[in-house]
Amino acid sequence: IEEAPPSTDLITLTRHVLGDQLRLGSAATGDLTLLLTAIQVTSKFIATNVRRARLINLVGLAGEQNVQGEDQKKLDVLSDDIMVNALRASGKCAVLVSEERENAIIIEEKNRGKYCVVFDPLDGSSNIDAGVNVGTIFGIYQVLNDGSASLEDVLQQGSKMVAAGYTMYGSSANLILSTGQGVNGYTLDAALGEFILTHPDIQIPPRGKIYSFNEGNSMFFHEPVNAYLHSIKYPASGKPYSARYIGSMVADVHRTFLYGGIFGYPDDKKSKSGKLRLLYEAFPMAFLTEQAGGVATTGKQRILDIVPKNIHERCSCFLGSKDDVNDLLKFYNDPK
Ligand code: AHM
Ligand code: MG
Repeated sequence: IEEAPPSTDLITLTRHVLGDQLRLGSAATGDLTLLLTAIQVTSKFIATNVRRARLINLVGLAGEQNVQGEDQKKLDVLSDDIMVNALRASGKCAVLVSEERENAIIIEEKNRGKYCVVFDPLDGSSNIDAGVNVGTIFGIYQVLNDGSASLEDVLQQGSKMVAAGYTMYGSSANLILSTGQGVNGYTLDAALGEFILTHPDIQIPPRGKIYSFNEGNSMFFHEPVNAYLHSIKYPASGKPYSARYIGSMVADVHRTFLYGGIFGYPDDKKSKSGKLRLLYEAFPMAFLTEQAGGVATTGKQRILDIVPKNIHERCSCFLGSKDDVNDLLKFYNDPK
C-alpha cells in the first residue's frame, strides 16, 4: 500500500489564530496571538517535564532535595513557575491568577499588557505518579480599563472571557482552544515543536452514552443528582449509560467533548460548593463547552453567568452534551 505524501501545508496554532485576528480587521492588534504564543511555549515546556518526570526526579513532594542537594520542585509548582515567568515576560498581561498561589499577581507597570490569565498550571497532578493524563487549564480576560490592573479584572463573569483552553498531556500534547468563534484542537508535533490543527471545529455530540462522576460520593449527593444517575443506569430502554471517570478533569472533559455524554462534579452535603474551582477550572471548561454546542451548568444556573467573589472560589459543575445536561436539569427543575 502506498502511503499518502505528508502534507506540506500545515496549519499551526499561530497561523490559525493569526488568520482569525486578521479577519477581525483593525480591531485586532495581534496581542492575543502573542499571548497565545507564550501559552503554547509553556505547554511545550510543561509537556516535556511531565514526560520526563520520573527520570529527572520531579515526582514526589516539594521541599525534598535531589542527589545533587538541589531543592526539588513538585511538578505542579514547577509548572506554575513556568507559566508565571512566561506570561510576565510576554508583556501582554496585567493580572495573573494561579491555583498554586493564594494571591493574584498584579504585573508591574513596565511589563503590563491588557490581558488577564487565570490558570491551573497542572490539574490532576495527584494522578501523575500513575502516569495518568494531566493538563493545564487557562482562561483569558481583558482588563476593564486599559492600563489598569486590579483584582476586579479577574472577578468578571465567565461569559466575559475572550479566550479559554486547556492542554492535555497524554500520549501526545493536545491544546484545545476557543477565542469565541468555536473550538479547535491542536496536537503537538514534537519534531516540529509546533501545535498543528488536528481537530477543527469541535462540536460536542448532542447526546452521548457516557457519564463521568465520582460516584463514590453518592451518599453525599443531593437528590436531583442521584435521581438523574438512577435514570441513566436503569433506563426504560434497557440500555444504560457507561461510566468513565479518570479523576483528571482535563481528560474527563476532553473525552466528553469528543464522544459526548455528561461530566459532573456537583456540590453535595459534604462539599457545600463542590470541589472544582470557578475561575480556572469551571469557567474555561464551561466557555469551551458552550463554544462547542454543549451546556454547562451548576444545576441551578449557567456557569458562565456567575460573578466570582473571590479568585479561588469553588462551584458545582455539570457539562457536556446538550441533551444529556438538559435531562439532568429536569431533575433540578422538577424535583419529585
Ligand atoms: P486538583 O486541582 O487538586 O488537581 O483537583 C482537581 C481535580 C480534577 O482534575 C478532577 O476532576 C477532580 O479533582 C477529581 O476529584 P476527586 O478525586 O474528588 O474525584
Ligand atoms: Mg485543579
